[in-house]
Amino acid sequence: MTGPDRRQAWRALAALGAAALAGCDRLSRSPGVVAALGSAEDLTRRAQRLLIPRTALAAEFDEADISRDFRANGTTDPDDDDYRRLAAGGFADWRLEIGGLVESPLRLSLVDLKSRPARTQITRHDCVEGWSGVAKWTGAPLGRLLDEARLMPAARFVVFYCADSLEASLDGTGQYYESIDLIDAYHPQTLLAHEMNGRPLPIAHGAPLRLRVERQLGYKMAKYVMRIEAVDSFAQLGRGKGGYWEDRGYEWYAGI
Ligand SMILES: Nc1nc2c(c(=O)[nH]1)N[C@H]1C(S)=C(S)[C@@H](COP(=O)(O)O)O[C@H]1N2
Ligand SMILES: [Mo]
Repeated sequence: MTGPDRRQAWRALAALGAAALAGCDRLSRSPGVVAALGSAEDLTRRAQRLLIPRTALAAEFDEADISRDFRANGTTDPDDDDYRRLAAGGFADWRLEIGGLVESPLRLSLVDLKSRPARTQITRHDCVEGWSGVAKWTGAPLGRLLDEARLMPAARFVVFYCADSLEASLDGTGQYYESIDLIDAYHPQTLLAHEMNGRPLPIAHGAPLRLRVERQLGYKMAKYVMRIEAVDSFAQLGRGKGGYWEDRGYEWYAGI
C-alpha cells in the first residue's frame, strides 16, 4: 500500500473507531448488541493486521507502568526430573541447544547467553484468557543468535521445546512447545529473556529462559526453553499445528 492510500485507510479506521466509541456507552447496556460489537472489534483487529507491518514495534512502557503483581500462568513449577535437577543447581548445568537447519549448532550456558548483547524492554503481556501484565524483560535478541548459528536457507520456522508437560501423554504431545516464523524470530523485540524486572527470571515465569515475542499473545511466549530448532515445517511435530495450544485449537499466528 502506498503512503496516501495507507493514510486514507487509517483515517477510515479511525472514524470507525470513534463511531464505535461514541455509541459504546449507550449500546453496551443492551446485551443484544454485545455480539455485534464483538464482531466489529474482530473486523478492526483484522484490518489493523493488514495495515500494521509485522515488523512494527510493540508499545513499550515506563518503569512506573510495571505491574506489581504479574500473574504466572500455565506451568509455574515444572515437575520434570531433569528440570528439577537443573533448578536445584541454580541452572549452572543448563545448556540451551540451538540446532536443526543451522550450519553451526550452539550449546550455550546462562553465562554464555548473558555475555551476548542484551536488550531490555518494558512491554505488556496479553493472555488469551483476558488478563494482561506489564513487565521489564532483558535477554538476548533471538535473531543475533540465529545469525551466530548460521541459519540455512531452507529454514522457515523456529521451534522452542520446553521442559514442562501440561498433559500426560505417551506420544509426547503433552509437552509444551511453540513455533514462530522468521519475521518474528528476527523482530528486534523478540528475546530469549533471562531477567524479569531486573532480577533473574523466576521459576514461575519460565526460568532460566523464556521467549518474548511481543506482537503475539501470551501462549506463544514459551517458558522453560531447553532447545531451539530451525525447521522447514512443523507438520511432524506434536499434533502438527505448531504449538501445544495450537494443537488444541488456538491460532498459530496470535498477532495483537
Ligand atoms: N513452557 C510453557 N510456556 C508457557 C506456558 C506453559 O504452560 N508452559 N503458558 C503460556 C501462557 S498461556 C501464558 S499467558 C504465558 C504466561 O507467562 P507467565 O507465567 O510469565 O505469566 O506463558 C506461556 N508459555
Ligand atoms: Mo496465556
